[in-house]
Amino acid sequence: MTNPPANRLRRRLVVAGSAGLASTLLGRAARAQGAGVELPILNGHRDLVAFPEKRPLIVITSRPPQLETPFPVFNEGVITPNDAFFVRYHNAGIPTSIDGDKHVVRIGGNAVGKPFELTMADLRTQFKPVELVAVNQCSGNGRALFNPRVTGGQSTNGTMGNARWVGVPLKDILARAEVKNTARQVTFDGLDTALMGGGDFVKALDIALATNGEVMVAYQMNGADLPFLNGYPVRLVVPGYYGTYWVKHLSDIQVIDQVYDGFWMKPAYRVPDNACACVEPGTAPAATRPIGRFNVRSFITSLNDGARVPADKALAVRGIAFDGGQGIREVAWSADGGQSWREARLGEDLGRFSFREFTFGFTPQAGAHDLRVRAFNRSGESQPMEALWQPSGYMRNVVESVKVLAS
Ligand SMILES: Nc1nc2c(c(=O)[nH]1)N[C@H]1C(S)=C(S)[C@@H](COP(=O)(O)O)O[C@H]1N2
Ligand SMILES: [Mo]
Repeated sequence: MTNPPANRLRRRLVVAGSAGLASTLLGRAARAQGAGVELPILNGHRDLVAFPEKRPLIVITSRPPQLETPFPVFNEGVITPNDAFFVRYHNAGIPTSIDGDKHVVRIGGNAVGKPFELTMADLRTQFKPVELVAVNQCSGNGRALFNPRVTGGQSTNGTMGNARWVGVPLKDILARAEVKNTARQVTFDGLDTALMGGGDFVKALDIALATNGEVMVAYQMNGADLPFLNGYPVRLVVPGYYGTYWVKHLSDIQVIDQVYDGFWMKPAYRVPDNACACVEPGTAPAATRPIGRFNVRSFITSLNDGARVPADKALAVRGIAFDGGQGIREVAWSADGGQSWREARLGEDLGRFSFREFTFGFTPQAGAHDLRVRAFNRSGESQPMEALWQPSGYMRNVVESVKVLAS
């Protein structure tokens, strides 16, 4: 599970030229070629640009790079390829050159007895590695589909991806730091910095979650080094939890005796503190809590909304479902807009944090068909038929509609 030495050389985000500008230049080059997509939203035109180590992806912003995966990629398989995996950053001060051999992760804070540092070699050789397939999903995945619209990165449903992560349980790392019983939270910081306000991107987890044995300090993604833009050389993986906690280019871990309330924990990344994490459209929540686990979602991947299909011919349909870590128990499908439902077949189980493939088939008669899929996890939680709303545009999980015309 260790990487060949060649992979551990200094990695650069840019091939040539002045670092910070290169992505913009690359963006311009691709735009000159006119590659783009129309997303099914108002103002939905987006450029498709190939950033370093990435195939052409949908550009949400170019500085910092925020890239959405084109939805057909999710039909290539349940693992999302590294070169198609979405990218999200908050601050423009992202690193552009990192020496993986010199990178260190510092472990400290006022609730450890023994602060220490780990190099990447230490991480690879001094701990027992673990492997886990897990979905990383942005809190705002599908935000651009909110009605009424909300501000923030305008992505449709492509800011999610499923990968096989290799790394070390955070629990094992913290065990060396002699964590005191005053510990309440663990904070995580990466190499990126805030250039224009907003504050350095620092996230926190409660100590119980941080030491649950699932939270991982990961250095491999789908059998390779992490792509630079996905957190090279090391990132946090918090299975079942929204991507906001999956801190990239991880450099500093602190165990502290209080609840951390820096900007990216409060006021950012909070949801209405009620059962649905929702409010009446256009209103503000009375109380909020930090965003937590994924809710249940499912998507048809083999057909676009608006697709034309042959009438009176068997149609095979495929898709993916996932949740916050219970695992998917059932996916139901409907071809009449949700009036009647049947059960889809589930594909291979890659673990309770992974995308789960499902398939079903039917023979459409000539005319319009409104296809829907609705997943249930092992605790019986499911998806709403009508979209829920909240002002930050997080946690969309409505039963999506894919309309096809058979002729
Ligand atoms: N260092 C750093 N890590 C970060 C972020 C960031 O801005 N800086 N954004 C987070 C958010 S909100 C998401 S959704 C995920 C996205 O992971 P990806 O870019 O690998 O797809 O990274 C998280 N980790
Ligand atoms: Mo995110």
